Amino acid sequence: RTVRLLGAPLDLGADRRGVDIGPRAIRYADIATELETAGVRCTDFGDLRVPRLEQCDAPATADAKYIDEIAGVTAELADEVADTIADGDVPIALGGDHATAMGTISGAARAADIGVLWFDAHGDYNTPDTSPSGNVHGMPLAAVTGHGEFDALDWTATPTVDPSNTVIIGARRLDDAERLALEDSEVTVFTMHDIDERGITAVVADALDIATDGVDEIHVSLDLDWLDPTVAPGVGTPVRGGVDYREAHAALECVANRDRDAGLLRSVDIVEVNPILDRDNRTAEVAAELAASLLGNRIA
Ligand code: DIR
Ligand code: MN
Ligand code: MN
Ligand code: MN
Repeated sequence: RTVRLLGAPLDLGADRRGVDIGPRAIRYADIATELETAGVRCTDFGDLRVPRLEQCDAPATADAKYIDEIAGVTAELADEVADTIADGDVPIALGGDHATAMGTISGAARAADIGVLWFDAHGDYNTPDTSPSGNVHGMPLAAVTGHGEFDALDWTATPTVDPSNTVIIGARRLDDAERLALEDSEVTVFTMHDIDERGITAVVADALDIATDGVDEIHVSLDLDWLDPTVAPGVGTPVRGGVDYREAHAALECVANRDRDAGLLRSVDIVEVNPILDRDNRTAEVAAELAASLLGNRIA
């Protein structure tokens, strides 16, 4: 199997600067070698062109800042993701902030029904109407599941993924309106409390059952703030109480095991690595190692 890295140095979806350096940091952390150790071939498309914040006009709307620019970048990413899949390869989008996932998922869902595993401290289920920040990286899961109004994103007129095949894992900070909207939705939310009570492997096994119910393939979206900040300090919105290093690997190994049996994994994104806030590129290194676990790396 061959993986194609798609760099998406998008930082218009979040307030903290620096996630635009994420793709480069993850490459320097040797993701290609990590993946080859896992037994997959790795090719690299390079980086998509992303407008720099300094070149953009002031945001047209405070409800969803830079949504037009983000729409342009994610539409291009969607095309690259769809092309990669059509070529028989597995796209891994390297973010960039989590708005990146709107491109990856909308591209991956063009020719198949897919489920989504969303590993994140946050729900990313805000809409322009509910978002307290106006930051689009807090909205991608709403956009792809057809929740809320996203006028700038024409593809959101029809839902891209079925919320009943969508699972958030590791949530520990939801905004109030976001929490209520999730309760009203068919999205499944496994919080850190669920992981504490039941263990990471049981939770991920359930998540896989839900995500794959009636669909053939899944998208895995990995926000590095899913991990505890002691393990992954280089993120813009750290939240204490996340999964530790071993839980993170165990989770992705569960996905890989199911993938080995059933050929599930369609597309991936690895997002929110912020090298400016990191220590010695530690978060990018964790990201590269986790990518290898997801693609089937095993100790024995
Ligand atoms: C927050 C932050 N819920 C927002 N979201 C983040 O701005 O909507 N997601 N950081 O990863
Ligand atoms: Mn996120
Ligand atoms: Mn997050
Ligand atoms: Mn629910």
